[in-house]
Amino acid sequence: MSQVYLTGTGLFTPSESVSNDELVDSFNAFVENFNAEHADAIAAGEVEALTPSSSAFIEKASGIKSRFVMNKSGIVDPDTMCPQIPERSNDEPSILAEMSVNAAQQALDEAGLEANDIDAVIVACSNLQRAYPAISIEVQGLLGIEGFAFDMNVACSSATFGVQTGFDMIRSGSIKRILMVNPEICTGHLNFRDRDSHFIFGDVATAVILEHGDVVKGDKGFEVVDTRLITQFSNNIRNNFGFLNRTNAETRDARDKLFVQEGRKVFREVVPMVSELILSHLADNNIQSSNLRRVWLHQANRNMNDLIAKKVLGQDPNDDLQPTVLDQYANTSSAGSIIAFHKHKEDFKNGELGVICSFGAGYSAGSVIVRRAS
Ligand code: CO8
Repeated sequence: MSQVYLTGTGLFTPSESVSNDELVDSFNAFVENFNAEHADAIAAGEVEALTPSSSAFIEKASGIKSRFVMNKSGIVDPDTMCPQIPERSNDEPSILAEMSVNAAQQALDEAGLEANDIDAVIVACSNLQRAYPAISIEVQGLLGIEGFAFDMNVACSSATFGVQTGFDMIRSGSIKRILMVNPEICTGHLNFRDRDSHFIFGDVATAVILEHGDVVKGDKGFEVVDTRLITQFSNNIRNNFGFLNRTNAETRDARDKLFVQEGRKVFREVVPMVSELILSHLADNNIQSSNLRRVWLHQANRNMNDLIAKKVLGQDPNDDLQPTVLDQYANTSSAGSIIAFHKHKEDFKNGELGVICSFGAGYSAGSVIVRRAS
């Protein structure tokens, strides 16, 4: 018995959302304006005409119908096509910390804990809004938690890497309880003028509480049976934004300073990597995949998840075996598998098993086997 329990989760959902149709209308207005503005150069073959996007393609290729966002007006304005988020003074909570605190409070409530019961905080996400001080330390301060905090970034796999980090710290005895949060403003790093990817991401924050069995105050929730992580270097999902950008004026605003990917290659290479990770992880824990009640997969692409679930479970997955939140939330990077878990865990019965699995840039993937403990 690992003696580590996942006793609470939380989900902060922004109040605004953008449907595929709204996003496509804005993209296509931008395309029309661009092509009209460059009509002569396009006719002379000097500039390539842009091609419109389509809602039907987006839903069929990805399963995404809509996404929650921190600012809609900037995203859907064809002259802006970027969320408009005013900078805050250093005396105000930063926006990532504010989203984190909202999700964290829900997770604490579910676990029946006060903030001062927590020993450590990890903020694990793809996009940190500043270099320092760490967002996690700000979250720690806002909640009034003693102990220590640090940020970590493993892109879409940040949450499962955060869970293993907390799991290992609790098992080693250095702490008894940890709060792990995943605030993601993915729209801030998305190029809304790129037809191949403008529809992929949304914004959200999730939170998870892990506790040693000796100190659980409320419902034991889910025992963390085991965790496993894997990484393998790839340039197929990349973002070259960083502190050195300003040192080269010619390249600092180039397209690669936002999210770029080779989606087809990612699909082809990540499906086998993730399926093998989960299957070998289960085998090493003497668990037959037929004994899994559910898998909560990273939410990037519906077709990809159906394939992974079919390889793992040996049958076509339905929404009960492999729930999706992609339709409403789109890809929320590290938060995706935790949103799926948060929204689809209440019906688990004592002893039933499931796997939380993330995958993404790096490449990186994480598998967390959980068993309902009460
Ligand atoms: N509208 C209409 N048609 C389109 C559009 C569009 N918007 N975009 C492309 N098409 C067309 C293409 O032109 C192409 O046409 P043709 O066949 O005539 O050439 C056709 O559709 C097929 O294009 P693709 O091959 O690109 O389409 P796919 O079927 O591969 O679908 C996907 C594209 C949906 C992107 C798919 O490849 C996919 O989801 N792959 C997996 C990607 C994935 O899992 N990535 C994980 C990334 S997330 C991550 O790791 C976190 C990063 C950190 C977060 C950063 C926050 C910003």
